[in-house]
Amino acid sequence: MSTAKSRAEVEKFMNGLVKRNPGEPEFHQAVREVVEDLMPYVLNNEDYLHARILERMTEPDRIVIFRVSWEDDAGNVRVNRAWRVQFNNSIGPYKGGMRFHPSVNLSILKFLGFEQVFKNSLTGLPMGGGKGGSNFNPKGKSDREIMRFCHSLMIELHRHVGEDTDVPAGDIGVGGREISYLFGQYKRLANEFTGILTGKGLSFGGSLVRTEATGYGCVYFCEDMLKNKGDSLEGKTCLVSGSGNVAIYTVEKATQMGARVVTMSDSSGFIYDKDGIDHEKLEFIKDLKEVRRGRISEYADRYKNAKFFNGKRPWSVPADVAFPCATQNEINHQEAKTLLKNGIIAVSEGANMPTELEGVHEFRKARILFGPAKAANAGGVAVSGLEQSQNSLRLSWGREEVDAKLKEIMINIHQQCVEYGKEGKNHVDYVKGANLAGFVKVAESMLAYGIV
Ligand code: NDP
Ligand code: 2IT
Repeated sequence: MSTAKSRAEVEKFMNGLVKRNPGEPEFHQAVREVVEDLMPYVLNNEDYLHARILERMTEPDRIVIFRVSWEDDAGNVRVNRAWRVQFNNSIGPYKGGMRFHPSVNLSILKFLGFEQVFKNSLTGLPMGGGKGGSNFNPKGKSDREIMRFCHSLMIELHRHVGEDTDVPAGDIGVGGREISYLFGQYKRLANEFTGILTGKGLSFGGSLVRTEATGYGCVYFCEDMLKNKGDSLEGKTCLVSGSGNVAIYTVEKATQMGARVVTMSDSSGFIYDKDGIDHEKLEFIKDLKEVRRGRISEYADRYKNAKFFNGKRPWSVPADVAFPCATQNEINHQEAKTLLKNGIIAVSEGANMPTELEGVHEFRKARILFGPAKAANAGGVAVSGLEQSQNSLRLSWGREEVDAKLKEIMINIHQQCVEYGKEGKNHVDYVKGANLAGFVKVAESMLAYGIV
């Protein structure tokens, strides 16, 4: 199939998708990135074409939208909106996180749910794709306010989830505290103790290494890409953005593997520490972010060698490897070019869709090691899958055992990317590899089910 024909078909497909889903730029972006890779493949496959597989895979199975009313500490009634996007359950129950952030809207949750379908398929575990969340802003709320909000949200959500139906987990703004409140309320409403959420506390069905899994997995994936080129993270200078769950455990693992991480950030700016964020400094950040819920600028007050850059992102700092671990579209086109100009050799995406599409095109054109989110950050949901397995078995595996399984899953994802994304002797296009490998299993299952 000629590239011109394929490009024309992509535009035709995208025109239809945009028309059917107006005002959803993040969803359009996520679909376009995937369809650009899949179109030549689908055009060569009569069965896929005839079955309108792309149209079906870009339409969620269902979306639940509901009101969450709750009372704040001052006695005011507050109203938020929440969603659960159940995107595709062809290869297993819906699985994916819940995000609490004021920016949350349907477009963002549909992009996340769509990506999750491919990511979960890549893990090799029986998980479909879903995502949910609310425009609730957890910043500045008391524990009791968070509790009341989570309890109220679950009063509706409990009708739509279940261990064989849909199993949510954490994402931005949803960590151990929120999962505990959500699980506690589910247990009361359903009068049963089942693994309907992952990321639970260790005393009530959680898995060891789930907290660390996304960050650790993202570093393992980067190491796998470097190893494939005869290189390693040892001695590399790294940029990390974000200072939440994914960022913290990315820094921890990269440092353990001999890299020097010089930046972290939050939505107010980034810190640059040329000496590297070592174990002791990271403990300070864990306490700052996980316990005190403070701002990253406090790092520069505590460590005088470090500098805080107000309102800036870290991508202008020269480095070998970048781990974007905050949020979507946090590396724009210009920043991607700056990273390349400064000699970046690898980018491993901890966040979901952190690079704008034009930036992705730059990285692919430059043929650097570019690990897209659906492959590089799949370690989190993979260990969620392992938590589900442990819950079903009514057993808990040890730390080494779970970590070894995580490593194995990341190696396997890397292998699938190589298989589907190999170009010539020495290059792997990991974006193409992840998109194709993730797609095939879901598409084949959908074909087998008939017209569903
Ligand atoms: P957290 O809530 O723990 O941390 C989020 C971090 O990103 C914070 O430092 C936050 O800064 C920053 N951030 C969030 N939104 C914005 C924004 N709009 N602009 C700038 N900075 C922002 O979330 P996670 O670490 O769990 O998630 C980070 C990314 O990783 C997300 O893209 C998520 O989808 C993805 N991910 C998470 C997984 C998980 O298991 N948790 C699994 C796979 C992917 P501030 O505090 O100032 O808001
Ligand atoms: O984006 C993601 O993969 C997550 N937020 C984790 C999902 C999960 O179910 O663990």
